[in-house]
Amino acid sequence: MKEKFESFLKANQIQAKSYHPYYEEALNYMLLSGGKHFRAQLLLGVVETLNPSRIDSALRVALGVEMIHTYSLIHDDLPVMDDSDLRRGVLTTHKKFDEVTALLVGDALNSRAFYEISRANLEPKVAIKCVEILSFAATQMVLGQALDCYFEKKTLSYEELKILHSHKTGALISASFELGAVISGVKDSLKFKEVGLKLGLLFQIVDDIIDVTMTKDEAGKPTHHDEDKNSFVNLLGLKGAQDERDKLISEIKIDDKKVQNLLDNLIEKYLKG
Ligand code: GRG
Repeated sequence: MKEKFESFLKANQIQAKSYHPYYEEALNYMLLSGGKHFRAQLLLGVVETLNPSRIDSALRVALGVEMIHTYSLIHDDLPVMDDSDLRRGVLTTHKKFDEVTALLVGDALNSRAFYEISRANLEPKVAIKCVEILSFAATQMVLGQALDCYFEKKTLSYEELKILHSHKTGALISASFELGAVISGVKDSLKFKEVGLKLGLLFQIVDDIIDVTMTKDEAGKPTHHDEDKNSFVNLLGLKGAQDERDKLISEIKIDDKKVQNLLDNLIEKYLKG
């Protein structure tokens, strides 16, 4: 499914012809610079498992999710936020082009995500539900980022940290899992939302562990970067964060064997940190 999504992504580059010397290139630059496509894989994995006849429509929704995710990374890397030079093993968008372009590319990807959903071949009710889930998750993500930026250098409690990361990272991962269920025609997708939130929190804990255990080359982005941040490792210590990771893994359970298998495979591949 990863390969299928990546071919779709390449074949659906955003066109923005104009006399701007590099805006169109910048718009597609970070989208085409790799990344794990974890959220797309999660969404498409659910559809492939539960209703493979909907996979073509799901590809466009997965593209929308990756556009929201990519915009958030481009903006997060800007000097006013994380001030990072490297992302996905390449220069960040503002370093490769310029800050104004990076800001505008993020804005464009944010809107383009919903254009993609509008073009997916979905029943109108399902399409509107997808817009509801993705737009809500994207605004939850921004709230998480606002908390993270405001409380940088201030120590938060474990509960506050969980709220921050459930918004910043958890909401979009949870939405990807839920979107897969909704596109597949699952009537009650709430369970997917709940399990997806745990998966999102796990994702963040593993990201925090990677920050202290991997080199810049291994991670494809700057590491040892979280020293002043509200990270799980800073609050719980490395061993505490690893214990929390293992506890969460044991709690990520869904009552469908094939979907559980999908989750177990993604966790094994990406989240054993
Ligand atoms: C700027 C509105 C706004 C939001 C930013 C998600 C986020 C919110 C910022 C990213 C900061 C960060 C490094 C969070 C840790 C978890 C995370 C989302 C890592 C990056 O996602 P991956 O690992 O990246 O899926 P790839 O490159 O594989 O897509």
